Amino acid sequence: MVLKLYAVSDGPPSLSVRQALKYLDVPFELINVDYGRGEHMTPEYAQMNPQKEIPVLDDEGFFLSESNAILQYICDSYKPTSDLYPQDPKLRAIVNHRLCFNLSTYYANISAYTMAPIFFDYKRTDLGLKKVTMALEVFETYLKKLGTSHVASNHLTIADFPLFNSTMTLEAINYDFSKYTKIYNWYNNFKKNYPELWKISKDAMTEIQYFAENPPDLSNLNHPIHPIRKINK
Ligand SMILES: N[C@@H](CCC(=O)N[C@@H](CS)C(=O)NCC(=O)O)C(=O)O
Repeated sequence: MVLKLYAVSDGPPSLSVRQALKYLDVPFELINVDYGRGEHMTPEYAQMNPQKEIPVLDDEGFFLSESNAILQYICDSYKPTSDLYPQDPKLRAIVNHRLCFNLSTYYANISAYTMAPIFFDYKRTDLGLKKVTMALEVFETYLKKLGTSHVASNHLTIADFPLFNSTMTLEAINYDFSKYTKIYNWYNNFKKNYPELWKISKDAMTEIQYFAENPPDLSNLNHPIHPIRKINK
């Protein structure tokens, strides 16, 4: 049975998993989850992922969420010798570190500023902007300190995908990050060197830009973080 990936077409974590599967040439069935229709908010979906988040991988009934865990599992299970997730403990530790950095800080800070205002009608604030700046400064420092062509090594690893897709959401809102020269060059080299992987992100970016101009009406989703939803005290 082929792997199934439940993914949302413009969601950075989903894009990263699709890029890894494509790069590794692992066959999979892509199942589009319609965020706007709340397809991830159903009890059936919660059986697969109690966090009700997208993506979810289904490997013959083994359900895995959290895109970092999915990236690691795909490599370990399907391409254990691939450089995408090195076996050497120190190299692997740097990859893991950058995945954690993206999850805890980089994507967290950036998406709150780029994506939440588009999909949930929140205002962009000075605090949000400061957090974006903070995330960019740290990432720039990591790239400088390591001095490699990619985020964790001199070749592509699974850590490049999530950091790339977080950065893509900055481009989507025309946020100019060119003064972070390491990030800027790494980001543009990724586009140039991996055009098929960039296409996956680029199509998503076009969608995000469309929604920025034409805000989706998610008010009837009863979504837990939608501003119109009452906070349960
Ligand atoms: N930490 C999760 C985050 C996944 C995530 O936030 N996905 C978004 C779509 S891009 C989502 O499903 N959000 C749920 C919601 O907003 O209802 C991962 O890396 O897989």
